[in-house]
Amino acid sequence: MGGLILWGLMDSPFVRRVAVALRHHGIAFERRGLSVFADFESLRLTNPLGQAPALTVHDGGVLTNTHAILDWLDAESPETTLVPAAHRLGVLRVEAMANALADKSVALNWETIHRPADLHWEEGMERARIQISAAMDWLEPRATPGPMFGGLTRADLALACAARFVKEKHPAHWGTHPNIATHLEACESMPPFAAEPYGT
Ligand SMILES: N[C@@H](CCC(=O)N[C@@H](CS)C(=O)NCC(=O)O)C(=O)O
Repeated sequence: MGGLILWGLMDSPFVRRVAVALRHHGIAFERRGLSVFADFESLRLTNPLGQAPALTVHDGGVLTNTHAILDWLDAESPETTLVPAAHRLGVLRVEAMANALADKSVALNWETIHRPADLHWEEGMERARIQISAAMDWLEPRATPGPMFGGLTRADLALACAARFVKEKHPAHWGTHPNIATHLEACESMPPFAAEPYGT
């Protein structure tokens, strides 16, 4: 039985969420920082999609997709669940919206940075900007100056990791959401986040 290997870079809101969850559960892992762009073919040797995150598990097989990975980790460590039964609907609701914030922020990055300028699709970029703003506005009144449901949950992981990505990559969407900013600061001061900072 091998150890767990997390594939991907920590500037990804998805990879970081999994890394923070692993730390929270106290599960040992090694991270291999392959880029979905620069290391596409190498990453495809592990995940045929060339996407991150991917998690090599104990039997040597690979689990892809953030939700699938987080579900599996939670089932492996029920005593440190990040989806407490008493708050399940609330946690999933916030997590889904924060996940969409991450999705659209990554999509906008793809459009503005990776797509050649002469192929830019203004309508598509505007649509993503509207969706980012809508998600931020929905999340703002729900963000608290600490974990949103008592202890740390998947809602906090999703919001803080998406918020950090927005702050770094789309600062125009940042300034007007003080509750999200406070929540981010509080989460990033907690040990599982501090051990897995945003970066490479
Ligand atoms: N739905 C996927 C999305 C993950 C995702 O978009 N990851 C980005 C990196 S931040 C990626 O792999 N991009 C390259 C691609 O989609 O081809 C998940 O939740 O795991």
